[in-house]
Amino acid sequence: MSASTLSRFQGTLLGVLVGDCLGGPFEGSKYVSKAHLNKYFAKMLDPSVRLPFKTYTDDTAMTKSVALSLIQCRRVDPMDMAKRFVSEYNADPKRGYGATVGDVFQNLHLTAFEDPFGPASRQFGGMGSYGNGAAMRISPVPLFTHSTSDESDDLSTLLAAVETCSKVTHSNPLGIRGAILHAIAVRAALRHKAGEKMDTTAFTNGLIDIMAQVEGADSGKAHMTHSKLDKDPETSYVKKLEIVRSFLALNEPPHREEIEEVLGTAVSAHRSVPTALYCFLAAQKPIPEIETDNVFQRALMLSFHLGGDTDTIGSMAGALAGAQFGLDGIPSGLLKHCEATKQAVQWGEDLFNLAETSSSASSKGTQRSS
Ligand code: R7I
Ligand code: MG
Ligand code: MG
Repeated sequence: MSASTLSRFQGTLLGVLVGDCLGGPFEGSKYVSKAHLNKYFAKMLDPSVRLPFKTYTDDTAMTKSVALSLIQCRRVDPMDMAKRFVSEYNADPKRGYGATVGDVFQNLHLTAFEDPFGPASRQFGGMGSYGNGAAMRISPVPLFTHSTSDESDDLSTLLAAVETCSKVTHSNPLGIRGAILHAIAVRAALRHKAGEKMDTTAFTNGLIDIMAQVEGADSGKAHMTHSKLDKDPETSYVKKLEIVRSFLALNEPPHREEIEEVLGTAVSAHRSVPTALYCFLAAQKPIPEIETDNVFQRALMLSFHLGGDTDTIGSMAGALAGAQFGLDGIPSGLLKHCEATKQAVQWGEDLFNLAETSSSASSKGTQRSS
């Protein structure tokens, strides 16, 4: 695999971190004005200005656990991931975790990790959480399964790996499918031809095709209470993606209130993952009153402008732009304000080395384990 692929692996995880660190201070805001964001980013990019250092939140803490688990186990090991989530949480519980995921960590510990999926499956009266916590941490997985040699195998391996990783904390189909949508979007961004203008409609159509299969297959096997999810516009990712596509077709982006109302800015996966994707795709071209030529920065600024779950939506949009453009696409002036940038780049490099070894093994007929 090429040096530019290495940079795109690193850019993906640096994108998670930078979106999370810079978006953290705005989490829970009703919205953030574009004028304020223009000033905020101009200040950060001014080398003479010193600003408070921005720490990462649970989004990066859990991404780190997923990345290190994949790097060290060389497979998707839900038990190892569960143990890492719990020890990371215990080491620093004040990273802004979701309101109920702490119960999963506590119960994993109390049951001595007997079943890594058990505590998550008992959340919310047995329905499982539909928070965006599975999606926000998933981007190391499409890097891990990335293959230059076999496209179709790569996708089915990825879907299975995402489901396993998600179910450690989120067993609700909406939580899992949100993670699938973000993972396949990272995969597609990583595969987008470097230097080529993105056809955002075609990009969205590619994701719709996959999500239609995922929702169709799930409704055949799912519990009765879950089988209606893909029919309801609020809970069908296909329907949300169709809205993303229609927003992108407008000459100017819709007003933030419409984006918030229709796509959402909440902590639930179905009201944040499509929004992050929209921010990334809308940022491919200039956005009125957002003052930057850089797509990565524009994606973050639009995410923060919408308010709500800004660290998570910014982090997911950042991962997508980082996957498309690599390290060079992330303004270096932003990095000095964020914690752990060197580590994030290293996780990307380690996952690249692993994917490269697996790609050459699979081209010799050896299967990647997942
Ligand atoms: O999904 P999760 O890890 O939270 C991630 C979010 C990100 O924004 C982070 O930045 C951090 O701020 O939190 O944590 P969960 O506790 O599993 O889910 C988050 C919230 O979603 C829950 O606390 C609930 O408020 C809501 N939620 C549900 N509400 C009703 N019914 C999740 N599932 C349900 C449900 O089934
Ligand atoms: Mg967070
Ligand atoms: Mg958040």
